[in-house]
Amino acid sequence: MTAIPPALVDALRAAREVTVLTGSGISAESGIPTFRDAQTGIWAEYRPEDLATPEAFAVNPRRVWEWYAWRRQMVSDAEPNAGHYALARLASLVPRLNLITQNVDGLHQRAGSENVIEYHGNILRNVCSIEGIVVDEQPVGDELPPACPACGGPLRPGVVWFGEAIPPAAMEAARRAAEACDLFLSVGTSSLVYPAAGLMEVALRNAARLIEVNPNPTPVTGLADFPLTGAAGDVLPRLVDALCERGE
Ligand code: BV8
Repeated sequence: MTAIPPALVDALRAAREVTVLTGSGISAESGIPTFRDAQTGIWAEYRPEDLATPEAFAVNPRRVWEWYAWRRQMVSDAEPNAGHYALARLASLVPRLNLITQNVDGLHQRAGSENVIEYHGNILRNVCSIEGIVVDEQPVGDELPPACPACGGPLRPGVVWFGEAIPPAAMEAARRAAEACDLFLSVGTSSLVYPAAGLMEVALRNAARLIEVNPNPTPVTGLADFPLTGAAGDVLPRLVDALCERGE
C-alpha cells in the first residue's frame, strides 16, 4: 500500500489552486470498465475506440446507440466510490479546486463535486445529431436511435467521439485550470488520449507539481513529483485524511 509522503501533504497545504484530471480508472471501483478493459458479452468483439466515432454512428447508428444504451444502464446502476467522495471532500480543504474529467458517467457530480468540467461530455445526455442541440425530452417510439422531436433526425449521446473537437467551453476552462494551478493531480488515466493528456504538459510548463494516482505506470509517471501507485478508492481517501490530520 503506497504511503502518503509528508512532503505531498505539505504541498497540498501550501497549494493556492489544485487542478484534478480524472480518467476511467476512478470509476473502475464503481464497476464501470475502463477503456483498456476488454468489453464483455455481445460487445466483446468490438473495441470502444471503433464504436465511439462519428463514422461508426454513420455506418450503423442502431449498433452505436445500443452500445451506449448498454453503458448507460451500467452507469445508472453504478454508485460513486470512495475516490469520487474523497475528491468532493478535497474541494473544501484547498483554496481552489478545479475538477476536469474525461469520464462521461456523471459520478463526480453524484458524489457532490461541483463545477465539474466534462471534457468528453456526458453519456446520460441526448443530442440531436443534425442540429447539435441537447434534447431533454424523453424519446418516444421504439425506433433506434430515437428521432429528434423537433427535426426527426437521429439522436446521439452527448459525448465527444474520437475525431470530434472538445466543446469550446470545456476546452477553455480546462486549459485555464491547467495553466493556473500549482498542483496537478492526475487520477486513473492512461494519459494516452489527446488533447486531455496534453493538460498535464500545460500544468508542468507553468511550474505546477504533478501527482499521479494509478496502479499502473503511464507515460507521465516519470514526470510526476509524487507518483502514487495504487487504486483511487484507496489512495485518495488516505491523501485527504493525511491533509486533515496535518491540519489539526
Ligand atoms: C480530437 C467519450 C481533433 C466517448 C472519449 C495523436 C496525437 C493527438 C491526438 C490524436 C493522435 N492520434 C489520434 C488522435 C486523436 C484522438 C486520440 O487521442 N486518440 C488516441 C487513442 C491516440 N483524440 C481525439 O479524437 C479527440 N479529438 O483530437 O479532435 C479535432 C480538432 C478540431 C476539430 C475536429 C477535430 C477526442 C478524444 C475524446 C474521445 N472520447 N470518451 C465515450 O466515452 O464513449 S475518450 C475515452 O477514452 C474516455 O473518455 C477516456 O478519455 C479515454 C480512455 O482513457 P482513460 O480515461 O485514460 O482510460 P483508459 O482505459 O485508457 O485508462 C484507465 C487507466 O486507469 C489506466 O491507466 C489504469 O491503470 C487506471 N486504473 C485502473 N483501475 C484504477 C485505475 N486508476 C486508479 N484507480 C483504479 N482503481
